[in-house]
Amino acid sequence: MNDFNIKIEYKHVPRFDSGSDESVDYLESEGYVIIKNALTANEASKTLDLLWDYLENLGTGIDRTNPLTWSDDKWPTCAHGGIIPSYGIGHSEAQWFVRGVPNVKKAFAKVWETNDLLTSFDGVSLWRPWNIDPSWKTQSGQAWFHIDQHPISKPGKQCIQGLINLLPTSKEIGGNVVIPKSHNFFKDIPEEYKERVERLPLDIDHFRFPHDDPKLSSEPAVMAHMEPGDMLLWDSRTIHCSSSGSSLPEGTNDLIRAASLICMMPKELSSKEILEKRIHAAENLVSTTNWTNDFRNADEFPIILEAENRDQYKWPKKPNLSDYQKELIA
Ligand SMILES: O=C(O)CCC(=O)C(=O)O
Ligand SMILES: [Fe+2]
Repeated sequence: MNDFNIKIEYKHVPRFDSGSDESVDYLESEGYVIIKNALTANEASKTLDLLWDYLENLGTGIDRTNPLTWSDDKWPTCAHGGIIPSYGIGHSEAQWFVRGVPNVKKAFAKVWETNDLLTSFDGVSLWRPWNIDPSWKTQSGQAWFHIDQHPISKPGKQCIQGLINLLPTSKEIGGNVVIPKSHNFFKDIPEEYKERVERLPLDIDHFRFPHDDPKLSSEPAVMAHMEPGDMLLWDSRTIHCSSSGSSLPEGTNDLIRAASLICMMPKELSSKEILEKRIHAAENLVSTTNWTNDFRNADEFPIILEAENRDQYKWPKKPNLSDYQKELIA
């Protein structure tokens, strides 16, 4: 794993209890942190079952027991890194199940020092076994190191993103990659990349770095080992990506990575207008991005609008939400 001189190390890093002082200290200093067993192993396995229910109920012929049915003509449209952002995924039973687990909210509540939080309505990253079809292999990390926060329109600490890992990770499979401490570079980006930043529309919270940027090799990039149920939190200013691994064991015929994207932010950051849009989104199963105080409709992402077969997908039915889950909407 060493293109463009960017070193990625698969590594066991400290894992912290949800809601612990140590977890937020680590996040502040490293720009990321692993929350140990945000979901129990059983909850992680239930989430994965619910994700398969979502996929099979799209009505395109996906069968969880037969990888030959996981072809692109049946699989939902993916964004970078195998992320499924649309077709009701943000309101699938799977995603709402995860949001309803108190230990998940507890981690964000400690970060923001409030329980009054709203959840994102975002999707999942699912990686199909690319030994069956090489075109399923996701990009190598070097191709898309990025931050998810506009360097000018969103200064300072704004968002902590999350990802709940549902399957065992390994160097061979690959996974999320972060550059430790790289959130500290964020403030210098407008000056350093004047032209690039000026070209970036103020409402686009995605900034990519050129491959030869020395920040990408400032510290060895970390691909952290995660147990099923562990949650990775990272500051949107931290340089990150996901990267496919080296090789898969012969005969691999199941999903190799499943990660539920989840983000919670203080409710007080959202305007009345945003809250109304969020209520409407939950009613109509509209998926969004990680931001809870900004509204970007994931069903209107260019890759979705351009997908020729987008009308073939049957959307999930509206989930029955508990009061605890409803409070996370608005
Ligand atoms: O799949 C991953 O690990 C990273 C995805 C990502 O960049 C994001 O959700 O912002
Ligand atoms: Fe990202």
